[in-house]
Amino acid sequence: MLRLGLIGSGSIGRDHIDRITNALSGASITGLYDLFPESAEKAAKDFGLNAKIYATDDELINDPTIDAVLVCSRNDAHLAPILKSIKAGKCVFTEKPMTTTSEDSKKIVDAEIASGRRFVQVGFMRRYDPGYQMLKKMIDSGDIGAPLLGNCRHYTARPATNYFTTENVINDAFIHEIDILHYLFSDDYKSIEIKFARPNRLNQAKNLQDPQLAIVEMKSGALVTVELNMNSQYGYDIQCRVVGEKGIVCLPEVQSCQMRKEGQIIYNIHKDWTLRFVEAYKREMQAFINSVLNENRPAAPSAWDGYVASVTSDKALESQRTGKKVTIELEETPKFYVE
Ligand code: ISE
Repeated sequence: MLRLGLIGSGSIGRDHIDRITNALSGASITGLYDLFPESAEKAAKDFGLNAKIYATDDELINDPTIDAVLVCSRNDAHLAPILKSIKAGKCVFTEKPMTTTSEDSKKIVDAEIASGRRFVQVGFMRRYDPGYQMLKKMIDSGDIGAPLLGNCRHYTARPATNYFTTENVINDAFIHEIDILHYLFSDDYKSIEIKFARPNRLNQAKNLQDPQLAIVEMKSGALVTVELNMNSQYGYDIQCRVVGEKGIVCLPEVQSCQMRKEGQIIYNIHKDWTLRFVEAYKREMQAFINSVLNENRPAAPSAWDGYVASVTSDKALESQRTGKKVTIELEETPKFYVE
């Protein structure tokens, strides 16, 4: 049984506690740390955990009874506990984004390489989604020829909070598209440009310009547009369509029964994001648990994937600020990260 210490017992942290405790096998949460101890205490109580509440993340990470660490704190608070876990020689699963700047993500890559082995798994859970896996398989099979164009839709019904900002869209939402596109196209990025569309008058978040359109250029020349709409009103809608030389493949729709009634054919989609990728969240965490238990290393995606996403999101933020297309330059993947 893998003894996990979780840092950050807010919303996604609680979701992970729930699935590890009630749906997955091979691990239990035996330690919790949150900046607000009452949050950790509440989580322990709500999920009936037999877990120690730590006063600092250092104590949790360095406790010999903790085998591996989960980092689920705020996006900008991931760096320190990840570096400390590497130093302590413990595998660490971190929520996305790995960090909020490429400079910080590079520190993680450098620390891992210096340590001589891999410790970090990044929570880009879409790679474990059965729909995205089918899409990846079809693209890789060559059935549609080389991928030329893509179009993605990342719509949430409403922004996460009323203080959600234009910049938050990049590291909170778009970061998933950044990771999955480089994975699906097996390609690196050449440039990125972010444009702002006519503002949605229903948007309640004052510091959010919405919707945005990302134009992503791959090294191969393939072009992808990503619609980032945080105010769809109607629900959480994730779409991906890839156009190849001989055909098109699309991410399957969410499974849902059709209802025929009063002159309409209706089927439901999710209202918010927490349920859409439940299966993917389960699979990524089970993969982490199994890999650490059996091989003492994390599963994919790696710290390098986290770094690639950070380099790209930095440039997306630059494009938001300058209104220009920004070139992306990335070092060769170090041998350390080539499987
Ligand atoms: C949220 O934080 C997530 O990670 C979801 O996957 C994403 O689709 C949503 O836009 C984010 O707010």
